[in-house]
Amino acid sequence: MVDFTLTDEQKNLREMAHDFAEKEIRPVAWEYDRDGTWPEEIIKKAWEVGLMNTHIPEEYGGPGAGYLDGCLIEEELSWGCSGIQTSLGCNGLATAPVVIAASEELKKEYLGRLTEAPLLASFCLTEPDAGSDVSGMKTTAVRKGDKWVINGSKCFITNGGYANWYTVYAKTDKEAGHRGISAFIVPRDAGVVVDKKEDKMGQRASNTATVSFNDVEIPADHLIGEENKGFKIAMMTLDRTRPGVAAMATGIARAAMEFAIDYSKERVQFGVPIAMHQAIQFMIADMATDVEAARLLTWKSAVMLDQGQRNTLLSSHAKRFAADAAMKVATDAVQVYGGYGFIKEYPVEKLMRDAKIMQLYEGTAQIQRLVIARETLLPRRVEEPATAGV
Ligand code: COS
Repeated sequence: MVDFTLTDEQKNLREMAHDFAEKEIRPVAWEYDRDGTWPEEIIKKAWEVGLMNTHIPEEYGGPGAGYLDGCLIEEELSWGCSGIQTSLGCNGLATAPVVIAASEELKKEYLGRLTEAPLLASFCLTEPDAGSDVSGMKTTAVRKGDKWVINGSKCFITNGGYANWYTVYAKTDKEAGHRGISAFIVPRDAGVVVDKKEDKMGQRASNTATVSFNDVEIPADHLIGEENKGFKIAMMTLDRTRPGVAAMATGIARAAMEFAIDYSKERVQFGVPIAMHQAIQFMIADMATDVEAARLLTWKSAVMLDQGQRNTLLSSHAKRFAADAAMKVATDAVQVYGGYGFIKEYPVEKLMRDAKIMQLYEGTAQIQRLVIARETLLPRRVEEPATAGV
């Protein structure tokens, strides 16, 4: 039986996240966007009320909430401001590899840090010359006695300037392509250098930085999982986090649709509110369908994870569709506002800029299509459990 009814607990969680978005995020979102303000206070409050680190298992101090639970929160907070939600949610990306494959000691120490204090962690995969092509990375980790020595540079790192520790991918065998990549935990105080904060088109309240490792030494036991298994750990991580990005995109689309609906009822042209014109009604109708469909795909991709199934295909379906939907709905919301939509004083201009990153980060829309094509043409992986391979 397929049942889309949320439990009372899930409804409460969603309501709590919505209240938080409405009271703490929305009132400052446009100002923070304009000034590129780091949302430190909001992070502290979200941490205190339990809206961060929801995925960390109970044995390491987290609530151990499910993936669907996480998506409910992510949609609401992103409805408030997706830039601020990117800052709040990034720990989920950094900790997924740790939850998937790290030793008990590493889990206790590093997941524990995030549940004991409002600290942040970052996920360092992308490099200037290795974005979609993960295997092209140049960062290296060389074993020297009881240490790993890391050298290289990672870019577009969310929360990079503020993280307490980093999940870092590096080549441990340069000749072995994707089979020569390993994942590590690198504490900031091991000597991580934050080089550059990006000045972005959208999500301007989130911090995006370049971080460098110049002969950074970490203990040998800071390897996550087995040596040379980092690529698979990264892919399994993205399977788990893309539903959350899809939920965020759904939140942006919903916010844009709501603004467009409200405005279309107020704005009078040709003697009637523009909502009375079929041209506007059809745009609103398509927005409503897109939001609904994006949410359904998101929920399905998350529920598969909660059931322990491999969700690679659904995760890419959800991320691809919801991101494209957010971009389209936000663009059409600007259209509904007409010339006013192009002006910063009105809310939808920000949403259109914010939506764009949804088609870029955690795998571009084209990478999602590539995954979908592979999984559809070669459906061999679909029956595998979510934990296969590591
Ligand atoms: N789960 C587990 N294993 C996976 C997997 C998944 N979702 N996807 C791929 N793998 C495994 C494959 O089974 C294969 O295993 P073997 O070594 O046993 O053969 C291995 O990983 C390599 O897979 P593949 O051949 O598909 O790798 P490609 O180099 O062709 O890369 C893409 C695949 C392009 C999909 C991948 O590099 C990718 O997702 N790129 C985008 C990265 C991204 O999202 N970056 C954003 C920044 S992170 S915020």
